[in-house]
Amino acid sequence: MLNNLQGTKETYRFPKNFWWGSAASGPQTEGASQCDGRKPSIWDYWFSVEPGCFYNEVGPEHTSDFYHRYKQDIKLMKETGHNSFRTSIQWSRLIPDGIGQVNQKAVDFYNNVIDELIANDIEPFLNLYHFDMPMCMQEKGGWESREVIEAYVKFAENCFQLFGDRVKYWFTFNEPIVPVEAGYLYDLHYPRVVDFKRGAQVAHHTIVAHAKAVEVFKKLNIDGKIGIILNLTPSYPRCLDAVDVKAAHIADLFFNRSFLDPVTKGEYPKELIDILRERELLPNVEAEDLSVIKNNPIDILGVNYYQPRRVKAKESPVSEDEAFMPEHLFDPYIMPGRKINPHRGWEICEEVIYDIMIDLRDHYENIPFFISENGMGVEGEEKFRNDEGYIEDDYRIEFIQEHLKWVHKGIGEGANCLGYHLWTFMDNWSWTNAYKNRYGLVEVDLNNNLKRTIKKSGKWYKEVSQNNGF
Ligand code: BGP
Repeated sequence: MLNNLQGTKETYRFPKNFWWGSAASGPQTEGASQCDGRKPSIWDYWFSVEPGCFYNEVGPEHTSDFYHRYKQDIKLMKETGHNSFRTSIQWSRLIPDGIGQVNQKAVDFYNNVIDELIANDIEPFLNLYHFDMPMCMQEKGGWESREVIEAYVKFAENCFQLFGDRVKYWFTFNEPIVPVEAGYLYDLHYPRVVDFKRGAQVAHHTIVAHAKAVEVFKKLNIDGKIGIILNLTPSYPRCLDAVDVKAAHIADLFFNRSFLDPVTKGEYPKELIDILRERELLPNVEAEDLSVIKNNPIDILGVNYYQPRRVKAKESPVSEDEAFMPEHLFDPYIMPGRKINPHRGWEICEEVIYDIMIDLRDHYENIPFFISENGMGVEGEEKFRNDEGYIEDDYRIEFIQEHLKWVHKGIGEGANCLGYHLWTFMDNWSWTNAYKNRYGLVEVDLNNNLKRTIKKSGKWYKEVSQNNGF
């Protein structure tokens, strides 16, 4: 077990040109969902038919209004020490019908955002898909349909052509496993299908879409790097009994290697294919798919890290006629005595970020990567407001600092980590949780015209960035 680094009085300096910034997404920040030609995504549609699925029935149009306030917000990024910032382009804004006509108003908006970031010395990182399928494309089958792959690739090509002269860091997808798990396995997101085989098809099509987008990027000779952002949840067994270790290994195959291997090594893990084949759960794969995946490895990886996955061997057998789920092969496990964020229910385990870094160093050819999300969602932060009117979120400072210590250690041991992006810059609307948990360096006051106020963590983050460490 590694030493606990907490409480040390050391100084932590990061490599020259380290990226300090944060991540956000178009659908969670822009708002203006019906402005200037944008059409609904699955989120707008789902909210219109099932508002009760959203915390306090607050839907996706209730964002921090980045669409109209981006100038002010970019100024605040500067004031909180950002040298880089990731957001996503909304497909349903850029190409409202999913295929065909590009919306000039959207082009103007994204151009303005990119130019404003660059004018403020903030490197723009652009992601092309953050859970936000245009509704018209979902009607064609969403990621289950080959037609949607082609439409996505065209959308990606448009983005590269329109913004590739200024944007140097591109990402095809954010956490592509989330739409699979939440949309096709666990009934958490639209389209609320519970069917492993369809989920496997969605996963495969997403990887094909990703690889084809990388191929187009390379063909266009864009002067930049392209990658994908994966949420990695390292899996740890309850104990070192062989059955538990095997359970953790399988969980890792399903939730991490299923995407990480094809995008970096160009192929699915053989063991995963064997497990799916045995159960007749393999997706349909067309002749060209495997070669396009093989020939288009990423240049750079984004790693979103929130929590580990703890598992134990399956204790009670599953009946034959129950539909297959990954949990047929292992049970989730709550490890006693671990720190949990009570608001989000996620375990906080800082050293796991180091384990990811060492795994990438040793098993993925030391691929260049950065921490593209890491953060702490907290409910009821108003109670930490001080006399000067800003929120003293010391817990967030501690959270970031403790993770950064492990990032620092990983870099010291040769991991190729280029930066750290917090989730997120400003409190934002969060999928089904809406505004329940706040993650920002900057507060958004929902009761006062979305007034922005930098929290203590935002002031602290600026110092970290200026000193390139703490
Ligand atoms: C990641 C997503 C983000 C964001 C974050 C926090 O998985 O990429 O979009 O939502 O998690 O999670 P939540 O908002 O559900 O608390």
